[in-house]
Amino acid sequence: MTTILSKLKAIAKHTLMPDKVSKPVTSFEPGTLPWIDKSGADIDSFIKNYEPAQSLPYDLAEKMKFWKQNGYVILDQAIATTWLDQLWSEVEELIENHEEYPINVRIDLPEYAAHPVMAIKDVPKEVLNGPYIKFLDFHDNSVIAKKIMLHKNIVTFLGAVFGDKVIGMQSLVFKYGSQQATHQDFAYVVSEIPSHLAAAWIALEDVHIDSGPLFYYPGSHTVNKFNFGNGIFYNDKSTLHPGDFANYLDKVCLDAGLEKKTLLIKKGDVLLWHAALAHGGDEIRNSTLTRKSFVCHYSSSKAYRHHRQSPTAEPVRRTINGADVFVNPTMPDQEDVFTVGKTL
Ligand SMILES: O=C(O)CCC(=O)C(=O)O
Repeated sequence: MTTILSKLKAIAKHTLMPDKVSKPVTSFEPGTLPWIDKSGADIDSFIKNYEPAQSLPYDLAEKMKFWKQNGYVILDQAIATTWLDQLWSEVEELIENHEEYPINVRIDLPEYAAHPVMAIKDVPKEVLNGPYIKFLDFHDNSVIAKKIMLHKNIVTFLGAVFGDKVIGMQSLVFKYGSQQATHQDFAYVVSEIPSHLAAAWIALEDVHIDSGPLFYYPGSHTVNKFNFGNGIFYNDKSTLHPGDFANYLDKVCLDAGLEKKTLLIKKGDVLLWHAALAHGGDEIRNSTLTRKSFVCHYSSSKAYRHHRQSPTAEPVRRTINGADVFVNPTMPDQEDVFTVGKTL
């Protein structure tokens, strides 16, 4: 009973609980780590048999070795700017004609604290146009967002590090910097195997240093895990909170001598990061500056087998470049309503 209740609560928070919920999970289980995270991972041998490695605009072996050591990679000019402009024009349409869209946003403003997730149609345009807004899972609604999420340059790399088919799990569109405290994503975005998680930060414009850029600690993917009092996942049973998590991570990274880097990438560049890379959003020092970005979270086909909002049903899949994304079972009439991406 407790398990069913916890599962329902976790689904409501847009997460899945891992299979074993009986005793607190305090670290990633060594046996289920992605192969690249295991000691002795032989990247050169892997590449020889990895067919999608052909015709990439980057050196896959070099990037995989960098990932293993640092927990992230940057892919320069990985996505065509025409695709990014199309995505942004659709976001502008969402804001401009918001009354027409039941699509969800998350609003991290005190006045929305009781109901932070709302349909765009019920949120005033000025609020949607401002900071502290995340457009949720726009890849459900937009063909171009799906094509960007599952772009060959991204999913070929992630397929290699997982050693498995990639599944697009979740996405967020930001107009402004998030100013989110330091965190590791596995605590909040949970698949059945929590180490089978990665993310992409896709720059929809050049990032200005005063716009609240993403920051990250290279090498932090191997630091000891934080315990929220009930294990490594943050949920309503946790006795410690995101602020404690941030303080722990900042200190442990400082103590380990890890450098804090600022992500100043250009439109079309992509940062990919490991489930456990410590990162966050810097302070916005100039409130007139936007920081448009598309953030996607991914898992493997072994670890994400059902849509989080329908955890027992067989998902309806869309496949692009050998990777899958599941049709949103709660809003089938809103799937791919933005169709222009079909022609790009
Ligand atoms: O873009 C940002 O500022 C934060 C994004 C992030 O941390 C996340 O989605 O995990």
